[in-house]
Amino acid sequence: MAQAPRRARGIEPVLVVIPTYNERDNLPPILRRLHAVLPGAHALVVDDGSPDGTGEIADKLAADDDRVQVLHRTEKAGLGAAYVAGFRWGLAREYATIVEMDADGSHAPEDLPRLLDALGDADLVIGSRYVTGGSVVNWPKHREILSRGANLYSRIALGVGVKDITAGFRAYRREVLEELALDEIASHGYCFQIDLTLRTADAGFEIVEVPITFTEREIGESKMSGSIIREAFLRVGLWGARRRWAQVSRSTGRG
Ligand SMILES: Nc1nc2c(ncn2[C@@H]2O[C@H](COP(=O)(O)OP(=O)(O)OP(=O)(O)O)[C@@H](O)[C@H]2O)c(=O)[nH]1
Ligand SMILES: [Mg+2]
Repeated sequence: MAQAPRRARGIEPVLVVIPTYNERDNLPPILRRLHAVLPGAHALVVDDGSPDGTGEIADKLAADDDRVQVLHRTEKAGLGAAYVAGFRWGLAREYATIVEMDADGSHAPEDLPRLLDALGDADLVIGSRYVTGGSVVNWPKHREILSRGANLYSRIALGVGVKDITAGFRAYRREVLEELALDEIASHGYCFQIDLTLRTADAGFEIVEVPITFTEREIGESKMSGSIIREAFLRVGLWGARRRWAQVSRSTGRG
C-alpha cells in the first residue's frame, strides 16, 4: 500500500524516552516541565541501576502519574543501549512518535512542541545547536570545541549534511525506528546519535533540524569520557572509509 502523505500522518501519541544514570535531582523537575508543556505526552525513564537512587525516585513518580513509566536495567551499559531498549518498549506499544531527551536539563522540554510541529513535514527532527537560531549556554570552551570538532569531522568523513549530527534531542516517527535494524546498533556514547542519523538518512527518510538552546547541566556529573570520544572517533572513521570505498568501487565498476 502506498504511504499516506506525511502531512496526513498524525504524530500522537508521543513517548519521550529519558535515559538516566545518577540524575536523582534532575529527574523530577524535567518531568514536571515536560508535562507542563505537553500534558498528553508519556515518558519512559530508562535507568541503568543508578547507585544514587534515581530508579527508586522514578518508580515513585510513576506510581503517582500514569503518564510516567520506568524501565530498569541492571548495569550501566551506555546511552545507546538504553535508547535501543526504550525504542523497543515504545514500538511494542502504539506510539506514533518517539522522542529522545536527556534528563540533565540540557534539553528544554519547552522546545519540544516546536520539534513535534516540524515532524509534520519530516521523519526525524533534530533539535540543533548549530543551525541559525540555535545556541549553547554555559558550556566551557573545551566542550564546545569538542562538539563542533566532532560535528565537522563527522560531516567530512560521512558526507551527511546534518549540522548537529551528535545532538541528542530528537523526535522520530515510529516508522523510522521500525525500519532501522536496531539489533545491529552497537554504539554506546554520543556516536549512537551519529549512527542513527546515518542509518535514517541512508534509508531515505526526511531529516529536518530545528534550532534549540542547549544549556549545560547545573546539577550532577557528565558521563562524557575519553572512551566515549575514542569510540566516536574510531567508528566514524571506519564508517567514512567504508562509504568512500563503496563510492570508489561503484565508480570503477567493481562493487
Ligand atoms: N540509562 C543510562 N543513561 C545514561 C547513560 N549514560 C548517560 N546517560 C544519561 O543520558 C543523558 C545524557 O548524558 P550526559 O551525562 O548528560 O552526557 P552528555 O549530555 O553527552 O554530556 P554533558 O553535556 O557533559 O552533560 C543523561 O540523562 C544521562 O543520565 C547510561 O549508561 N545509561
Ligand atoms: Mg548532558
